[in-house]
Amino acid sequence: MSGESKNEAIKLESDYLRGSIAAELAEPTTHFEERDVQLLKFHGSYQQENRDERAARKAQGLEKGHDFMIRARVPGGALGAQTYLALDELASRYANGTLRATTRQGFQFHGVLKGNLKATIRGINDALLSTLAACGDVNRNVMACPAPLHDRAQAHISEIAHDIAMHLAPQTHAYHEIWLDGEKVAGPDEEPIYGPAYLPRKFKIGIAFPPDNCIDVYTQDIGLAAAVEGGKVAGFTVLVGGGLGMTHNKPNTYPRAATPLCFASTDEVREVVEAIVKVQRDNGDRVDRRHARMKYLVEERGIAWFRGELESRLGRAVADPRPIAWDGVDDHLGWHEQTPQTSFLGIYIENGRIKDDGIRRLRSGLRAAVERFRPEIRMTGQQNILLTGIRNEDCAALEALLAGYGIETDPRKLGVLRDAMACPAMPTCGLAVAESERVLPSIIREIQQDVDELGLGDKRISIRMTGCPNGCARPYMGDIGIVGRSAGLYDVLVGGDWENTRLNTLYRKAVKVADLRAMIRNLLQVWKARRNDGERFGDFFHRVGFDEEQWVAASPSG
Ligand code: SRM
Ligand code: SF4
Repeated sequence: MSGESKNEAIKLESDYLRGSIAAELAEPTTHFEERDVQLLKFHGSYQQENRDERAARKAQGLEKGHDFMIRARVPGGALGAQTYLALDELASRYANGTLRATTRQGFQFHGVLKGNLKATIRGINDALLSTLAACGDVNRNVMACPAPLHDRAQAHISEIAHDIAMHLAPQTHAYHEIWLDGEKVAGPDEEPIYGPAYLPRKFKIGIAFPPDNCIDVYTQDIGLAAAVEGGKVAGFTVLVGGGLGMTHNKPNTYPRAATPLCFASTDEVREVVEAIVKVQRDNGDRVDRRHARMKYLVEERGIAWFRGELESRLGRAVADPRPIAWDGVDDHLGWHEQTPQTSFLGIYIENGRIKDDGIRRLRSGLRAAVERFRPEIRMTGQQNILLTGIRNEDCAALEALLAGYGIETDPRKLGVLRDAMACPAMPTCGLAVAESERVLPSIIREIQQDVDELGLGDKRISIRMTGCPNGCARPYMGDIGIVGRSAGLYDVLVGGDWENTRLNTLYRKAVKVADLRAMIRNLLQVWKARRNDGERFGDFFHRVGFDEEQWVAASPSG
């Protein structure tokens, strides 16, 4: 074990993720000790604090204002109306009155006090979801294109996402014992896939339904791109080694787009996925957690080595990857036909935060709509929500109901907001070095003014912001990434593609928040003046690069 990170010992000595969580839960304290804070993540919760209050509490000699984030895992983003209503109710009863739709089609609750942790987690399970493995060194929520198209192949993809999620879920009885019925479950614990030390680091899988890359398949540890033949899913091109997290000034950490590895038929995909997870389990870096994601294994050992490892575990050769054709990212917003009798409606949630805010009463409106129309719900990878299975005769009534709560249902009216995402950052995220969710709304509205003034209102540009370089809103993909460097300072990255197959690149380091608008306006002007016909923002900068002199010369003043 020499040299291994402290988390490795914590996992190994935890008795399959138990640690002293149960004992600590019984104590009348506000927080857990460090070892259990790490283990708690596997159970779906992060110990946090309200960072806005940190300095004042310290000045008063008070301990940190501890509370907890709880994340629910929602494979493929699919949940029923009753489940949604239960989550909404838990958000009022135990959390801060908001629900947070995540970039991986899950939900988060913020501000839960220690004394309410058990009731909240039990409530989530009673509502037929789980928080187990929503976080921790295991496979996380499996993403899948959520659009419920009138299409057998698409439905099959949701089933496969669910199957992989269940297959890779931890088998320990600890979760059940601690959070659900308190009884020691009979029989020994075993983790046939993970083993007692679980994985070296978090692990992510996403299934895309080409030509739509709405789940950002190149950012996943394992990306599966479905191949459809004769209306059926024939199998998947398997991509490996995607991942976005990096650390400023640590060059052996970097975002990476996944590499095609092989093709797996529908029958063999689960076995192939399991074997890939085991390659990472046995070879991933267990010494340096910042360098422990599978992307580093793929990059440093090479895809040929990786394929050899996979084949030796499977005991057979795998087929070559098939080419994939993408035509963009469909956010599935607005009305769509689902079956001849039903439709679905994609509704925009600004930065994933489901809350009531002045005249925009999104949370109340969604609750009322779900109570009345009982839709099946699908969460998207862009932090949005789809209400599906709406009878065609009910569409007008649903629209009217939502309008009454100030909820926009026409995505064309959203402008730049539509393709913008921000991570939570301050005040909940312990890793945030800058604001994100709280500042993007005003930045986007300023950019919208510029877009309108420049006559670019009919163009779509994606803007993704995070409060640190970990990349939770996937800022290294897309047209413009704004990544927190320190309080009030951001790196700006430009030049990804609309299909999210290519990483963007660093344009400017440490830009003051107050200067972001002018910088982006200038980029928009340059693009407008010099682009080729139909050339998208990211493609233009990818082509011309960042030669400042030629831009200044080419840039019109307007
Ligand atoms: Fe993330 C850590 C929020 C998607 C990369 N992420 C965190 C934590 C838990 C902070 C912490 O460790 O203390 C954040 C909680 C903040 C809060 O207050 O709620 C957090 N991540 C989120 C969410 C909620 C952002 C959002 O706007 O929705 C997303 C939850 C998804 C889910 O339902 O499971 C979320 N995180 C992502 C993504 C995007 C994705 O997976 O598609 C990434 C980039 C892809 C990747 O993993 O490479 C991402 N989060 C990270 C990392 C960097 C990992 C790395 O390889 O270095 C961290 C930090 C870490 O793991 O040490 C992190
Ligand atoms: Fe926190 Fe950084 Fe993730 Fe934002 S990107 S939620 S600041 S870890």
